[in-house]
Parts: sequence; structure tokens; C-alpha cells
Amino acid sequence: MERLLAQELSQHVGETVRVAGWLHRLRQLKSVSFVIIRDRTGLSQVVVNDASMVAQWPEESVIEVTGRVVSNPQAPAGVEIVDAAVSLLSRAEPSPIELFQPVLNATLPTQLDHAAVALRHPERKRAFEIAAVSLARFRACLDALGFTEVTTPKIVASATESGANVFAIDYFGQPAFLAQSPQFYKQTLVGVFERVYEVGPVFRAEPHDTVRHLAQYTSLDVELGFITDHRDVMEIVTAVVRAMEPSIVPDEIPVMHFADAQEMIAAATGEDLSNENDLSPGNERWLGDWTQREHNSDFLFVTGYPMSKRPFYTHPDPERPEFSNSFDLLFRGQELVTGGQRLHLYADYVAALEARGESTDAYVAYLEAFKHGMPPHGGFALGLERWTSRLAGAANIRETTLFPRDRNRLSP
Ligand code: AMO
Repeated sequence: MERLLAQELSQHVGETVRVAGWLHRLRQLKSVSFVIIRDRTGLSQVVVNDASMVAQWPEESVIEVTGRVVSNPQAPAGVEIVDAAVSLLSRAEPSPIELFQPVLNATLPTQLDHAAVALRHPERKRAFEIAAVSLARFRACLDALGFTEVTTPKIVASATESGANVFAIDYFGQPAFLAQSPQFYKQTLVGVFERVYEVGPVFRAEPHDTVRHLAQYTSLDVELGFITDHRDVMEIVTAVVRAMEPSIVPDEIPVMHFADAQEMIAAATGEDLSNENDLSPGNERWLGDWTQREHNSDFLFVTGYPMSKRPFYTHPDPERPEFSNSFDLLFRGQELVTGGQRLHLYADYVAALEARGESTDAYVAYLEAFKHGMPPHGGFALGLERWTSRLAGAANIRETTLFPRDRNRLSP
């Protein structure tokens, strides 16, 4: 007999069926007991008269049931299984977490320590189902716009974003790093495909333990050639986030220059921001509240971050060279996306590295692309776990990361 799923049962009233899944809960009443089975589609209810055998099996044991489907408006999905024969496929040890609770009562560290079990909770699992849908839509949107999906090495010879937060490794006796981003490769591949994207892990040796930083996260990277400036990239960002979750993106995402944002925050809070070249997390939250209030929008583009804060590959604003043709997209008061226009002339790269006191030696392979003709181009990266945590309203990014890596956590 073919295995049916919880969601399919209502179409089989009157039939004898087979279901299988995890023993979610046994509810024993005086004359009758309910065995609740969980499978990937939801919960099914099985009525048993004698629960003495099931009562010996701890929750999360894997069981199989054959029985007849009958209507019962009070049961999950309006049906239940009666005349049931229940058997054990795999006996569990007592569960470290009460998965049958509608909201998990275990602390986050306990949930993370026991991820193999905690992730089974329908609410925890749901965030990752949403992430999977977002990813599929991200890909579909870019495929339709003529982008090619690529995969690039995660063991690399040089840092891409900044020297400090990079993991060094021993590569057959040679120094190497875990990639902080696919930045150099995605730019290089604009020379090959014009438009590329990559979904992959990136590694940051973040020195602080915060609720929004991981040591490994999933970066959704995009890069495209033949742009006029960063605003063409922002159009693609808008199309992508709209595709990922259409209901939350306004017709037009408000845009504000970094200098104007600082001026506004300083005027409103009395904070002296004259020496700041970035937005603090507190100021991002302030802007999130302001955008919600003034524009009824969850999103805000902040453009023109100071060049001193951006990586060497960033294109300056030709009108105000101390500012850059770059942007961040804030989502509900938190940075979700960073992007911008890049330098595309070889001579500009040599000058930019020199101005930062860096030799070109570490970048020879990357710079070859620019020696051999690169169009004006730009791109962006979106942190998947940041996206999902904001969407789910999670207080901590670890709640929407399957197996988070941070300063203190290397397992599970
Ligand atoms: P950036 O370093 O700003 O830019 O990273 C891009 C986006 O990635 C997310 N993010 C993180 N998420 C979780 N944990 C972290 N430690 C973490 N660090 C960053 C954020 C952030 O906006 N190469 C550029 C992108 C580009 O210009 O194309 C880059 O990596 O959501």
C-alpha cells in the first residue's frame, strides 16, 4: 500500500490507507487515545482504543499506521484514522526538546545544541521553507533577465572585502583563505557572461558575537556589465526582492543619500555624526522606523557611502569623489544588501590600491580581467539569513540559520 501524507488524507475518506512519520504526541483520554503523527506536510490524527504499546515509545519515534480514514471536523484537516494498526519503524530516545508545544519552550542555545531535533518543529522548519521559496524566486527572476548562474572557489589566495575578518588556512603548505565573498570572481565573469549570479557560502571571521552576524552565511551575489552607474544595479535589486516576496515591496523603494541620512539623524537625535563614515546598527534602526513612518515602506536605499568605508574596487561618485557610487538596502531597519558600481579600468585599480598603500601583487590574477577590457559594471550581495530573519521577525539571525557558525559554535 502506497504511503499517504497528512495533507492527502481528506481526499481518501472511507478508504484504508497507510501513513508514516514521527510520533508527535500521544494524547490519552479515559476511553480513547489519539496518536498524532507528523510528516513533511503536517499532522494526522489516529484514534486507538488501546494505547499501551504506543505509550512505551518516546516522542519522535518513527511509526507507521494502517487504518480507515473518517471525517471528523475536530481533527487536523477534518479527518482522522480509525481501526488502526500501529507499528514501530525506529524507536527514539526521550527527546531533549518538547516538539509538540505550539511554541518551543527551550532556550535558543538549547535549540541550537539540539538542532537535529529542534529544526523538526513546524515553526522552526517554516523559516527554511520560506528561504527555499525565496531562493527559487531569486534564481527565476535573474534567469529571466539573462543572467547565468555560476559557482566559484571558496578557497582563495587573497582577502576580498578587508584583511581583518578573514579565516586563514593551510593549503598544502601555502597560505590561503576562506572566501569572504565571490566578489573578484563575479566581476571577472562579467567579462565572460556579462550578467552572472551565485548562491553560495561565504566566510567572515567576525570578531563580535551579535544577533546579525554569522561566521558563515549564504550570499546571493549578482554582477552585471554595461551599466551607467549604481542606479542600474538598484533596479535589479528591486526586481529581485520584489520577486522574492512580492507583497512587501512598494512600487518604488525610497532612496536617500548617506550625507542626507546622517544630517537627518543628527538633527533628530542630537548625535554628532560628523566623523562617522558608516551607519551604526542603531542608526539603521532609526532609519527603518523613519521609512516606515514617512514612506510606509519596509525598504530604504541609502546611497553614496563615503569612499573611505568602501572596498578598493568601489567606483567614486564623479561629482563628489569623497562619496561612492554604492548603496546599501535597509530592510526593516537592518542592512540586507550592499552593492554599487565598480572601477572598470585597469589604471584606476592600480591607482586605488596604491592610494590605500597596497601592492598589486596579491591581485594579479584578478586585475588581468581589467587589463583585457571590462565594461562599466556593478553588482550586489544579499545575505540570505538576514533576509529570512527579517521576514520571520526573528530577534536573532541564528533562529533562521540551520546550523549557525559563530565565535562559539562549530557544531552541530
Ligand atoms: P558585504 O560585506 O556588505 O558586501 O556583505 C553583503 C551582505 O551580506 C550580509 N552579511 C552578513 N550576514 C550574516 N553574517 C555576516 N557576518 C554578514 N556580513 C555580511 C549582509 C550584507 O549586506 N562584495 C560585497 C557585495 C557587493 O558589493 O557586491 C559584500 O560582500 O546582508
